[in-house]
Amino acid sequence: AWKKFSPKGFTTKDEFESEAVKHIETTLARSLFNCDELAAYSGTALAFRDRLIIDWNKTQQRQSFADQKRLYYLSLEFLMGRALDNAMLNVGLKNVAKDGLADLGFRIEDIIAQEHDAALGNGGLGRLAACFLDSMATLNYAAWGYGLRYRYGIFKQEIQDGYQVEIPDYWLDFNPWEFPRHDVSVDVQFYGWVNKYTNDEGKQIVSWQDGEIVTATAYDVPVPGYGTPTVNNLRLWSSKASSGEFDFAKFNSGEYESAVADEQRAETISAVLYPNDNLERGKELRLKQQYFWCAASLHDIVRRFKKSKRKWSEFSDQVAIQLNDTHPTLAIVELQRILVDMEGLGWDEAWTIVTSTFGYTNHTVLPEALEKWSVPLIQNLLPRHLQIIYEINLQFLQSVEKRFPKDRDLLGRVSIIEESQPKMVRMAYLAIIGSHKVNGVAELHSDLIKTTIFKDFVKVYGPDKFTNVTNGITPRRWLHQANPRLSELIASKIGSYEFLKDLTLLNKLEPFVDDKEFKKEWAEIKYANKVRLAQHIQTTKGYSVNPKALFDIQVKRIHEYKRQQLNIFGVIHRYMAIKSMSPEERKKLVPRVSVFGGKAAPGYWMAKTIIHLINKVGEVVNKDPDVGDLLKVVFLEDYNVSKAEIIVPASDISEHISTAGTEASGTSNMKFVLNGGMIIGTLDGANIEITREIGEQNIFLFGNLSEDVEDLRHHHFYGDYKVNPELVKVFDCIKKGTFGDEGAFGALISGIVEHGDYYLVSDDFNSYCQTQDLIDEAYKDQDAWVTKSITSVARMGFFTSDRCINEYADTIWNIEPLDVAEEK
Ligand code: 26V
Repeated sequence: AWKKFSPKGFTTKDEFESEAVKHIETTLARSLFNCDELAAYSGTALAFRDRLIIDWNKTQQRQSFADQKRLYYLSLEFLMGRALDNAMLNVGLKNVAKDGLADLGFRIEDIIAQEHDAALGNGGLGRLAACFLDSMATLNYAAWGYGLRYRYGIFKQEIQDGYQVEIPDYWLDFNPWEFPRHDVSVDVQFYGWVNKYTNDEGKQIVSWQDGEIVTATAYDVPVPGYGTPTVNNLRLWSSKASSGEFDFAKFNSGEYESAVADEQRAETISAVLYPNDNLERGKELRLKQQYFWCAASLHDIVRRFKKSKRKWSEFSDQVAIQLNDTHPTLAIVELQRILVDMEGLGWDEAWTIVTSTFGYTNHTVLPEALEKWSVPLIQNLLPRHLQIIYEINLQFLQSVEKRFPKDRDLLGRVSIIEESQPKMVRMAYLAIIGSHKVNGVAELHSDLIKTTIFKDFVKVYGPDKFTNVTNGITPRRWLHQANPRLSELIASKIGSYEFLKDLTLLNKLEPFVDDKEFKKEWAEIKYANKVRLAQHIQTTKGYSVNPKALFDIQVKRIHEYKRQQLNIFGVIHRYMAIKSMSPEERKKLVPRVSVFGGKAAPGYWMAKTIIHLINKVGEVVNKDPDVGDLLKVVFLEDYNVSKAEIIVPASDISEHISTAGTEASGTSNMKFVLNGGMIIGTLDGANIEITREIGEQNIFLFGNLSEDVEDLRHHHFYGDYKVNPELVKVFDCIKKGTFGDEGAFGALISGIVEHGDYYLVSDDFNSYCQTQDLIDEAYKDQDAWVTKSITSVARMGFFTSDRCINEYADTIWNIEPLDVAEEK
C-alpha cells in the first residue's frame, strides 16, 4: 500500500517548474510576482532536495537491508562548498532546471550563485573529506561521514588597507540541505569523577559520575553520487544543553540569566570552526569539540550495530572507522570505554575489536601541527578516558619492552605520554597504537612519516602497518562542474561522459594531440575561462587584467611552508627587471597576471604579513605606467570552494612551491592540471607522482630536494651562509620603501637573513626565477603549450578520488560496493 503513495520526483522541465513554484508559493510563502533570485534559488534547491530525499531514503533502506560492513569517515572538517549545482549534475537534470529557470526569467548561473558555501573546513584536509564523500556515494559504498555542525564556518576574508580582516561566517539562515533529526540525539558527558567498586556479584564496576551533560542532536545532509541512485549521509552534530540539565530550579527562582548562560555554554561547543590549520594550540574548547563529536558518533555507530543483534566479536566485520588526522583520536578511547565499562567486555577482547576497527590517516609532518593534549586538561575534562589512555600505554609499553628488552630509550620515545611539564598525551601515537593501518597521503609523505616522525613505530610494528594512499579529487566537481565546456569537449572526443566515472579513460585524448581543430577549441576554452576570471577580478577588485596575459595563480592557505613569500619575491624581482628594461626589451616580454588567494589563520602574524606585502606590491605595480599590462598582481579576497571553481580552470601556470618535504600532498595541484594548466612546483607531495604520470617535459620543477633540506638548514647556522644576491636586491627594494611602510615587512626579511631561513627561500630563489623564465619562453610557443596541456590532462586519470577510495576500501576498510543494479 505504501508503494502507491511513494513519491517519484520530476523528470521534465514542466514538472520541475511546477515543483519549484509550489515550493516558492507554499514552503517559502512567497508570491511569484516578487520572486527574486534568492527565492528562485530556494525553490530550485527545495525541488532538487525532494528528489534527493527519495533516493536517500531508498539508499538507507538498501544499506540496512544488505547488512554489509559500513565505513564511517570521522572528520572535524567537511569543506563541501555549494550543493545545488552538484545535485543537479549528479541526478542528471541540470539542463531541465536551466530551461525551467529560463521560463521563469532567470539565468541558472545567477541562481546557483545565490547559495552560501558550506565552509566547514580550513583547506586541503576538509576539501579532501568532501571529495571522498562524493566518491563513496558515486561508487555505491555504504559510507557515512560524521562531523560537527558549526554555526560559524571558516571566517570570510576582507582586505582593508592591504591587511586581512576576518568576518564571521554565519551560514545557517537558510540551509535547505540539512535535516534536523530531533529524534536522534546522544547525551555526552564532561568533567565529573570516576567511581570504581565491586558489585554484589563480585564484578568490578567503573562508573563515570556527576559530569555535565550536553546533548548532541543529529543534522543529516544528503550526499548524492554521480549517475547512481546512491545518496549517502553526512551526519553533523549540534550541541545543546540537555533538557535534563537545564536548571529549572534556577529558572523558577528567578536566576534566568544564569540558567540561560548554562544553555549558551553548551551551545558554544559546536559554535565555531577553529581557523588554524597546521597549528595546535591546546585550547580546552577544541578538546571538548573533539570529544563531543567522537562520543556522539561512536554511540550512534554502536547503537546501529546493536540493532543487528550480532556478537561483539563481529563488530569489525560490520564497522570500519577512518580517522581524518588525529582530531578524532578520542574515538579509539571512547569505543574501548563503551565496550569495557558499559558493555562489560574484557579489556583484551575489547582492545582487539577496537584496533581492528580503526584506520588513521596522517596529513602533516609539521611538528607544530601534531596534536598534544596536556594530561591535567584531559584529567579534568575526561577523567575516565585518561585512565584508559594510561592503561593502553601501559600494555603497549610492556609489549615493546618484551620485544626490545635492551632498548630503554625506545620506551620513552614511543610512549603515548610525553614526560614534559606538564605531561602531554601525544595523539598521533595513540592513533597509531589504536589502529590497524596508518597511511600518508602521497608517496613521499608516506615514506617520510616512516623515516622521521613515526620511525620508532615502524621498528615496533614492522613496515606493513604503514601504507600510502595518494590523495585524489572528484572529477565531477573539479572538471565537469567547474569547467563544463572542457568536459563537453572531452566527451565529444572520447565518445561519452564515462570518463567522469572512470577517469583513466582520459587517456583516449592522447591520439588527438595533433588534431588542429581540437587544439584550437581546447585553447579557446582556456581563454574563455580566463575571461571569466578577468570579469570576476573586474567586479570584485574594480580593475581590469588582460586575459591574453599568462595567468600565474597561487591559491591555498597562506603559510610560510607553502612559500607565497617566494612567489611575491619573484614578482618583485620581475618588476625590478621590467623597470630596468628598454622599451624594445619590454616588447619581447610575456605579459603576466600573478594571482594570489588564501586565508591566514587569524593569529598567524607572519602569514598576515605576507598577505600585506602581496597587496602592497599590487598597489604599486598595478598603477606603474612603465609596467602597464606586462605585470599585474592580484590578491583575490576570500578564497573558498566556489571561487576555486572559477579560478582553477583559468590558470596557465599554478604554483605548488612548498619547501621540499613539507606539503604532505596538495590537492589543488591535481585540480589545476586536470583543467589544462601547467605547474611550477617543487619535488614535494603529490607533485612527484603528477610528474611521473604526466611526464617531466610537462611540468616545471625547481628547487632543492627533500633529502637535502636538513643539511641546508644546518649549513644556514653553521656554514658560511650567504643570502642569494638577487634576493638581497629584492629585499633592498622593499627596505627602500618601494611598497610603502618598510618596517611592516622587516620580520619577513629577517627570518631569511638573520634567523636561518627555515623554509629555504634563499636556497631556492635562483632556480625558481630561472624556471619562471623557462615558462615565459615555453608560453611563447602556444602550439607546443597546448600539446603539453592536452597530454597532461590525458594522463591525469590516476588522481581521481574514486581510485583513492577504492584503495582505502580494498586495503584498509575491507568493504565492497553495494549492488544498485535493480534501482537504475
Ligand atoms: C591541523 C590542526 C591542528 C590543530 C588546530 C586545528 C587544525 C586544523 C587542521 C589541521 C590539519 C592540518 C593538516 C592538513 O590540512 N594537511 C593537508 O592535508 C591535505 C589533504 O591530505 C594535503 O593535501 C595537504 O598537503 C596537507 O597540508
